[in-house]
Amino acid sequence: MLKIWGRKNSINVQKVLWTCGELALPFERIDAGMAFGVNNTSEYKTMNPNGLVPLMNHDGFLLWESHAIVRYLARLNGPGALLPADTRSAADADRWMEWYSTTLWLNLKPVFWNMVRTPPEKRDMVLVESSRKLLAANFEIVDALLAQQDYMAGKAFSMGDIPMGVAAYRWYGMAIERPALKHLDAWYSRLCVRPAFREHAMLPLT
Ligand SMILES: N[C@@H](CCC(=O)N[C@@H](CS)C(=O)NCC(=O)O)C(=O)O
Repeated sequence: MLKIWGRKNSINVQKVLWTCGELALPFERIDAGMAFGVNNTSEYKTMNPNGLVPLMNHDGFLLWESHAIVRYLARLNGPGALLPADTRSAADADRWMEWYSTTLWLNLKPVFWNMVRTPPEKRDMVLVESSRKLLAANFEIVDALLAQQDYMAGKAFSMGDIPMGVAAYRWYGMAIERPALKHLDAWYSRLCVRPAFREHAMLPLT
């Protein structure tokens, strides 16, 4: 049995739930994080010492870090679905997942927290604008890639699209200025028809 702890509106939880949806894996989800609490309890911290969501328990195997969970589930299912069978395509998917964590998320986080989770009078709009520009430059890199291929790791949808997909949902959903990026738009439209993306990622931004 697969058990996932985490609130539905968390970007990192959404990556895992979307993965489960793509792979048609049945799971039990336990609300945790922010208003739900749970993640601050000592019992939870014995399972994830960071006190963060998501956390996975698969038949007694505990795993935290959203990308590690996405990769674990993709590998469990075997090559061909979310895990590209070809080594280089798999490395490409890994590359974009890493880049999301080390680069894009650092720019998305301050824009998201200010624009979505902070009342207008308390927003740091100087930080929002500098981060938004960096984020736009990040999405320009993604747009240039998607001018050459349909998905992040090549011709087929893969785990490499998952972090970028939940980030793109926020990029398009926030009241911010965005440059025209037609290849990113086309890729995003392809994601928006995927039932698992619609169910787990296309939720109100809160
Ligand atoms: N690098 C971790 C980050 C996990 C993380 O920051 N989770 C946030 C939610 S997106 C969290 O647990 N925040 C505290 C809370 O929700 O109470 C991952 O990818 O899983």
